[in-house]
Amino acid sequence: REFVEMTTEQTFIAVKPDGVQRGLIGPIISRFEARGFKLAAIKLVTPTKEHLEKHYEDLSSKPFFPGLIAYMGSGPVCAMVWEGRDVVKTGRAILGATNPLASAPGTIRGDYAIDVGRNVCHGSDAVDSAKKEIALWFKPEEIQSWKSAQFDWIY
Ligand code: RTP
Repeated sequence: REFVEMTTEQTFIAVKPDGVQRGLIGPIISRFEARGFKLAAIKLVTPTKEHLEKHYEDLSSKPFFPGLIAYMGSGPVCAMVWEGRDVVKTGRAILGATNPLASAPGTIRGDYAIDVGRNVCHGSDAVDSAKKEIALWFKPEEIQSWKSAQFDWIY
């Protein structure tokens, strides 16, 4: 192998209810696949209030917290685990800045959103929070670790 093999990392990516309802699951998955990341888990789930309060516990004192919980629980979310080199940081770059008005064109939010309260997708902000979020959203047996039988450029 000519490239340096780095420790494989996982991140939690979610298509929020507005993204699911607008038909953006496909485009969002495509961007992660095309970049070279590997899908390790995926499911549609309408999260409960309790689940979302845990997911967003760091934001519980924010004025937008109740609205955020209502928005995120308003319909199915497409929850995913993506795997690959530096996927936490690169995943955030693919999503774009939290406020879509500040997101660069070419990012998911920069192409598909204009409102911070309807910003289409979520991605873990650090390796530690990724581990916590993956454990909150998925059972271990729902996560597949797989290798391409044919190609070794998917890493
Ligand atoms: P996310 O967790 O969804 O990837 O977003 P983030 O880390 O980039 O941003 P964070 O500050 O953790 O906020 C989480 C989500 O809360 C909503 N929000 N609304 N109305 C507002 O001012 C406001 N600020 C944040 C957004 O949906 C944001 O993604």
